[in-house]
Amino acid sequence: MPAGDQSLGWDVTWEEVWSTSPSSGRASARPGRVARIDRGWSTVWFRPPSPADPVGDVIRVRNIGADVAVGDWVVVSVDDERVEHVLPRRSAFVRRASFEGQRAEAHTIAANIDDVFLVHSIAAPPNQRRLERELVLAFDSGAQPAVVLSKRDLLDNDHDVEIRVQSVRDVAPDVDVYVVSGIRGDGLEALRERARGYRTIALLGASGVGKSTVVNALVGDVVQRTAEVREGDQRGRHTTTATNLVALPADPIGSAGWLVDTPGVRAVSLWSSGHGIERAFSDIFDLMDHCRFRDCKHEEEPGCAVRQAVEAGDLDPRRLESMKNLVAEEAALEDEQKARLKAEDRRGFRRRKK
Ligand SMILES: Nc1nc2c(ncn2[C@@H]2O[C@H](COP(=O)(O)OP(=O)(O)OP(=O)(O)O)[C@@H](O)[C@H]2O)c(=O)[nH]1
Ligand SMILES: [Mg+2]
Ligand SMILES: [Zn+2]
Repeated sequence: MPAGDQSLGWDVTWEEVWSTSPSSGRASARPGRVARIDRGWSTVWFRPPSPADPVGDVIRVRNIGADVAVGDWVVVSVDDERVEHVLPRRSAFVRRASFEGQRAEAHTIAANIDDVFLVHSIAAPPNQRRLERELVLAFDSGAQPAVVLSKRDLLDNDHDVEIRVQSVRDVAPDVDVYVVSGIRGDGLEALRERARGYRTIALLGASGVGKSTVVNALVGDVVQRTAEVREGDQRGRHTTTATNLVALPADPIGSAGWLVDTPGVRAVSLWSSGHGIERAFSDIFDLMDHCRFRDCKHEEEPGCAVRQAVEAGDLDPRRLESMKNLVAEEAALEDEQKARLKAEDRRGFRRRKK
């Protein structure tokens, strides 16, 4: 019998991870999935609610000191009091927690996700710079990014839709773009398809873009609260305040899946330094392969394929600038992380000497 509930996304790969986990030796230990976190408390599902079993098998436990995020597979202590162990993550969307002037801390928004939907409202021209940054984080997460342009019903001109989709494609060359309306129902089936097979999809984006409205529309019920955006600037009111794992029920066509609705974030800062930048800017990296000099900075060097593309009008100079800024931000973060590790090492060394 598998250790975890398959309808929560447990699969053969998890079974392998589990078999090597220190907790699997304990007879009463069983993995559950974190569905929600509220100030030090985790809601852990062992079996999700279903029409036949409206409560499911769920407990709330303390997670003080444990690095847990919604979507994690965890083992709970024997007394059902706290999170004892978090299984190694398959993927995680992590950003730098934004505390002005303080040292860098990681904030994991969601773990063990298969897809990341970056949601933007099509009612306004897309913010390409924000999207580029989100794509870097999404690629770094290990999940598959896609862009969802919401509120299709607010545009009655197909031409405007095309222009905005193109503007997204210009900065997201390798990802799927979906145009939807949570209110009218356009385009939702394509999103549902991606969740089938008990996959987990996280929705991320600014407050008010309609993430919770899409979640409700897919579920076919009001499971998440939504609220009007502000009149003047169309900004949201931060209606969703906690990240939530939401069940997407099976339908006659196929199996169910999971959505992660998240609170809108104002800005996303980079955290990890994987291959996110290379993947989000694959078009520029392809060009770089053709620069004459290996260490080309793409500034004044002769034979620079990147500058040539800018001059030919094939590459938006703002996109190049944006990539350079992200590379610099990542380098600064790496320095900060290295300095911190060094400081911790030194402290550890002193302690050991005593
Ligand atoms: N016309 C139209 N309005 C929409 C659509 N989707 C969402 N809205 C409206 O936009 C407002 C914000 O929607 P929410 O779903 O609460 O937005 P959110 O992204 O979840 O916002 P936060 O929880 O604050 O991050 C609500 O008034 C929704 O009714 C849509 O497809 N069309
Ligand atoms: Mg919301
Ligand atoms: Zn160059």
